[in-house]
Amino acid sequence: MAYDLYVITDEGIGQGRSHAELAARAVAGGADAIQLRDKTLSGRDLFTAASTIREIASDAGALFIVNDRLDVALAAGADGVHLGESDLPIGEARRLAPPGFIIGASVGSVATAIRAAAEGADYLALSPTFATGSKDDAGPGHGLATLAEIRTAVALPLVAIGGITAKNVADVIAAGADGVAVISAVVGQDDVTAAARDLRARIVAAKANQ
Ligand code: TZP
Ligand code: MG
Repeated sequence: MAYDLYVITDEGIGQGRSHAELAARAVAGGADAIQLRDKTLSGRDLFTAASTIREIASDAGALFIVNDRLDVALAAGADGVHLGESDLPIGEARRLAPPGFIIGASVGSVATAIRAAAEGADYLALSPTFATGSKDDAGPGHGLATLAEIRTAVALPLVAIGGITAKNVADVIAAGADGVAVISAVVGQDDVTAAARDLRARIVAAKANQ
């Protein structure tokens, strides 16, 4: 599974564009994975958005992940769910999900990364890798040294999330990330498609240099 450029939709900083519009523009720029993230929508509205994005992502050959809500992810036929440390435990989600369903986990240390892997996560996100203004409770960044330590300790796909930009993405890949999950660097930009294309090209170039 490719997580090189993993774009998280956020209508709050999406310049008036809907989750579906943001997803469509991001996959047009080559996003490998889309995450629907909205902590304000009702379950019904989240399901409606998820159902639309599922089509957009599958037409583009991109993965589609729903944040927090396993029920919505399953009902909408998403590829997976992304769980944080205060969400449903990974093992419980694994028990409810069908074979092949992706469970991503936010982690903040080597210890939590090892635990999430043991519980059955399919990929890990170091959250936040750098400080970010896009998540109120994200806290300080864990940094590239922690990213590199997790890379060594756990064999799962590892994405960096939080504060990733065109300027630092090459360093993040060099430190061992398989990909980057971003909000503002793509969905906050005037031209979402161009921003996705540029960021993805930088990721591909950084990987080619390894
Ligand atoms: N989880 C950890 S940091 C973050 C989330 C959803 C926000 C990432 O946004 P940005 O704008 O790419 O820093
Ligand atoms: Mg969560």
